[in-house]
Amino acid sequence: MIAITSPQHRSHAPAFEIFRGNRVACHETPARADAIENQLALCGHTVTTAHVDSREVLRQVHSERYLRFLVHAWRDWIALDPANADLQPFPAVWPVRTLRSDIEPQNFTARLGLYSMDNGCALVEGTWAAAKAAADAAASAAALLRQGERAVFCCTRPPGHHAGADFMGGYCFLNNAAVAAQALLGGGLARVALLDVDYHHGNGTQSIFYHRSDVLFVSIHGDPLTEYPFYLGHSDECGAGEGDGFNLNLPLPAGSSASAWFAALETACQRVAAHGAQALVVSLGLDTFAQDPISTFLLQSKDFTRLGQRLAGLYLPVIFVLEGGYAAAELGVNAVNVIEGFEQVWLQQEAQRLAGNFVQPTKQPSGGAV
Ligand code: Q9C
Ligand code: ZN
Repeated sequence: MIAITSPQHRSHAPAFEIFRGNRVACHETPARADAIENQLALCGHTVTTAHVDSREVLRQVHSERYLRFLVHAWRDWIALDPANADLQPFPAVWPVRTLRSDIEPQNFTARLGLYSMDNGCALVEGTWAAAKAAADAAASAAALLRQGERAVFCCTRPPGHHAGADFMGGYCFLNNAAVAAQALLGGGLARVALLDVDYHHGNGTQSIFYHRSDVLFVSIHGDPLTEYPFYLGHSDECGAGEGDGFNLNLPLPAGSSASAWFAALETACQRVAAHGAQALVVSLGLDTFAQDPISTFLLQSKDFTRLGQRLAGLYLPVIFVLEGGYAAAELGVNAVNVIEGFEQVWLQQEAQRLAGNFVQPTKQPSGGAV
């Protein structure tokens, strides 16, 4: 499986984040992607860089004003005071209920609050460059699938699934998985499934596709009653309008076991297969790992192999997009386990297909004259 890296990711390396009023070391670090890249190389996987500019797809996924803000955020922060170059901006005010978000204020901190869901997105000079490079990798992965590649892994950061059309949050600025899905549609596909297996609900991705039926969104995550992002991810969120029935949330209680998690994965895979998707995007968070410092599920390293195996069973072209996962030392092994589990089953399927006894498990959409 080809892996796409974005060396530019290292330019996003904030010094700290805020936790309960204190400055703490960032969980979302360059070391995460480096650990995976090292393990990919060690295991002989092909590693390449992005070759597609995501600019046009980004305009389909994110609002014009949010992109404009992000591109100029650091320049505007420095313009307030040159001494700000050594400081990280954080929002201090948010347009909650009854306040207006349709008019963009001129004040920098007010704009930062307008475009933030939390104070979890430390922003530095190189943030835009890193985020854009990750989005470019996602768009490049879609181009590779279009050229016949069976699966691509985007070893990218910062992650994306908490970022909505108009806001950042949870270490995420641009929604890389949404870019991948949208780029696949732009490349001629009619139906895509997006499966989010990060520990945290992919609120940004859900909101981007909530009113649409061309992208099915399915997510397995910690119950938002107790887990971040708290305000989205409940099981009664099924999509709206055209998108009614194309959103499936499978929240699990904090502390859930691997067996409970794989039962939810089975439900998720059956829904993906029923969608008649022509390709699958996986928001691959590895923070379901038992040793993850900010999460509570109990998956072990070998369970990531099993995840890859089950996903290959869908027999769909797949783009894996890295999301969370903060046990940096084990991240390489866990990511490569997903990839190798996937490849193992996919090779078995190829052998069966050549022998003429392979049955496509994905339900074909009804009424399609293909
Ligand atoms: N004490 C992703 O996994 N809250 N984002 C952290 C830590 C924010 C996670 C609190 C968690 C965001 C992509
Ligand atoms: Zn997460």
